[in-house]
Amino acid sequence: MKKAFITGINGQDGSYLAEYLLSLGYEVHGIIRRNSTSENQQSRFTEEVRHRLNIHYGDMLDQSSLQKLLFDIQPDEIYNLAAQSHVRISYDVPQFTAQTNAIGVLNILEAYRISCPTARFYQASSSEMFGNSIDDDGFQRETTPLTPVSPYGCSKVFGYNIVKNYRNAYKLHACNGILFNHESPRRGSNFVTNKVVKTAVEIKLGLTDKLELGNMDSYRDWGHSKDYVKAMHMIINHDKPDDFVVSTMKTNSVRDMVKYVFAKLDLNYEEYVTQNDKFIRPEELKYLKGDSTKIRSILGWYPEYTFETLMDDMINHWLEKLK
Ligand code: G4F
Repeated sequence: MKKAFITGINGQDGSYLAEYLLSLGYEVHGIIRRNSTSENQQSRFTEEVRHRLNIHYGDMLDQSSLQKLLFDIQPDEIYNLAAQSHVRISYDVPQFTAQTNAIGVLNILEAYRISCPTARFYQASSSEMFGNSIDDDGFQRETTPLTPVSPYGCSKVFGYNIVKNYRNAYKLHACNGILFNHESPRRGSNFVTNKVVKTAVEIKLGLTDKLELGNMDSYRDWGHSKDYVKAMHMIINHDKPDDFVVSTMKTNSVRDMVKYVFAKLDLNYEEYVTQNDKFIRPEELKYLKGDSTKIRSILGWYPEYTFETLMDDMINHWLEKLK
């Protein structure tokens, strides 16, 4: 039985990945931080899944806890998904973001190098690292320059580079997935897709009458988290440690997404949506469209969900939950 160790196991991706690895027969371990309301610590899991997981207390800022756990568990695969993952909030807590997303990666790499160097390591790198770099054909890919435009993006560039450095310097099987935006019903409701879908359903059900957003003219390449955790597993299991872009190769604006969701609910978005400056970022990443030809051709990964089926899944979830 293979053993996996997941940081950020209770997040959107961590929870789908844990369920996927359990379905493949893995023994799954993960860390959570101490929190005063322990009920929230495993809130994305059903009781049944919770009983099959091995959950430990740990923290990305506490290298000793990571080192001891990795030494005791001796995992075959380590997935580093823990992060302060909200781009706008990274302006409110820039130092915490950098500590967790940059120094945190160094902490777990050191723990891995010292405690279980024959394991394989996956780092959750992000398309936010590209900032406003776009290749001439309108895509971002593995070779596109990294010019981040947020404290979050800057912290992720450090994580990405230190993984490559440790791979080369210490001959570790350490790889990066450069994932474009990926969503699901489990997405936090302060990210734009789930905020829009949840509020639109509330409007449909008469529970609220307005939706305040920031910039509606930025473009994102949105896929489904369920597809993307399968890509993580393929990347870590490739015989050569390498870095791969994971994306749908399609882009839509926030406005396109809002229009689609409201129209699905037979609503005209213009009657309900207004702009509130508090959701505008000091610097915006305007356009993302990922070229995932490399992972498609080398590893055979393809997304099953489209933008439309992703949004439909989220709409159905909230209709079911709120009605
Ligand atoms: O949903 P978002 O907050 O996602 P963002 O900033 O693209 O970051 C996500 O994707 C990254 C991958 O590229 C990840 F690394 C990161 O961890 C996270 O998962 O915002 C998407 C777009 C932005 O342009 C934002 O300005 O939506 C715009 N937006 C407009 N109104 C809003 C809102 N975003 C949020 N969160 N809330 C709004 O009211």
